[in-house]
Amino acid sequence: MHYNKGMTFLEQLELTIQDHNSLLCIGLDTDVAKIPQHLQLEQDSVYLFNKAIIDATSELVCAYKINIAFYSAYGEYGLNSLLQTVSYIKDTYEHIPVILDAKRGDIRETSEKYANEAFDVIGADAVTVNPYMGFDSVEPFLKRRNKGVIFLARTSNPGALDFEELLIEGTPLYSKVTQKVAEWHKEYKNCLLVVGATAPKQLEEIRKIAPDMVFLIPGIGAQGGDLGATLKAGLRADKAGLLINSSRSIIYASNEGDFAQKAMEKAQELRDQINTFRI
Ligand code: OMP
Repeated sequence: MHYNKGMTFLEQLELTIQDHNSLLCIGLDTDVAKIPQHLQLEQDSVYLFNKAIIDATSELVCAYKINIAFYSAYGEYGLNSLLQTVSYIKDTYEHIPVILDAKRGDIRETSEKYANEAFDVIGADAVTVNPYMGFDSVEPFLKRRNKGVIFLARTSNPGALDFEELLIEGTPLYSKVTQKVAEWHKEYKNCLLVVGATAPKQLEEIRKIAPDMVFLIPGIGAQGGDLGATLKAGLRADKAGLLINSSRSIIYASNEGDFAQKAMEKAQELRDQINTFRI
């Protein structure tokens, strides 16, 4: 099968996973303060950094994830870098899906605008969404059936314990969220779940509730998630169904002129390590 523009996000993702033999998603959470100094002198420094990372890693990933905060925090300059980066991926590697990490969700009218922002203005293929406000707040994303809607279920951060693990009639909130999102997925066929690599036990439970869905897994690398435990708990029966994201541990592998080469080596190492669990 070849990529074509009519594919849904999930079809495009499955194709890239197969073609690149990779479950690796690189997070382009580029902080202008952390990129090599020689690039900081350039006008389009963040874009040039991203472009070099993308060119060096495009054959090793199944997706790129871009967190909007690292761009909007720098105003017009940052937002331009975000738009340039997405356009570059679309123009050069159009088969690789782009996830906008924005964790949106609000009353229906506002979510409509957030869906426009993610899909029509930025041009992302999928967006992360916070399900806390319920169905009417997420329907504007769900009805864009060719796009991916990636719901927070059990996040990777320590504060996940504050609400996500609370028991409701004996069931943790993240399981309730998973059940509800699995129902939405039956109807709309475009839902995914976020499950942190820092919580492999919870991942195992979530996989039981949603055996066929695709999960975005942050927390490998800088946050110390356990790769082996994550893959054992989370892989689908077909040894896929996971997008393993790593941002800082790959994009900042070196702070020197060889930063793209070092990022490529890190990405290759992680992709290959992941694949040892897929045999
Ligand atoms: P690194 O820790 O540098 O690999 O970055 C993790 C990325 O995943 C950041 O963009 C986070 O905002 C994001 N993330 C989490 O770290 N934890 C979560 O539970 C959910 C996300 C996310 O939705 O991607």
